[in-house]
Amino acid sequence: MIVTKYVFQPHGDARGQLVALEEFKDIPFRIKRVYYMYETLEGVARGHHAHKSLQQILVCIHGCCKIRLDNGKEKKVIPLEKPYEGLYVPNAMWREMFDFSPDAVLMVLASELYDEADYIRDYEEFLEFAENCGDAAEAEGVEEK
Ligand code: T46
Repeated sequence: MIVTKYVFQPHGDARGQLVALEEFKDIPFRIKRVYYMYETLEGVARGHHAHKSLQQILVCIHGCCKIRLDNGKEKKVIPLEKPYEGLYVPNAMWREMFDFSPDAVLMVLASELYDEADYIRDYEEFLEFAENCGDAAEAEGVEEK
């Protein structure tokens, strides 16, 4: 499985840092929704689902957390520790977010509006969906963009 991590360009100056994200330029899709989670309690894991068509970029803009991605064939854990790094999560990918630091703010840029019908919450159903998706990459590694 290839994992795509975006390294965004910080516009630093004497005052500090600023990161700007534009759809189709820094982000490979139209951004239709932004949400974020914070004050996640210690030991809590979130997610445990996949999406039929939603694409997302996850940015831990404060603190740190870990993301487990699972394409139905293999799993990978990606730490998110920098506010200028974004993890691309395509459709047909089971995800879990865990190991949140108490100060973590995980921001998500999403390609679609909220739609419960796009969620796959049953793991067996996900495996069947991923198998029939036919786009599981065989290549390995973390790709930085
Ligand atoms: C995902 C991971 C990374 C809304 O009303 N609108 C929204 O846009 C979202 C995302 C959630 N909600 C409501 C639905 C639930 O009542 O907020 C509550 C918590 O959502 P959920 O349990 O789905 O949160 P997570 O952290 O398990 O998953 C979320 C996203 O739902 C999911 O798409 O990929 O973050």
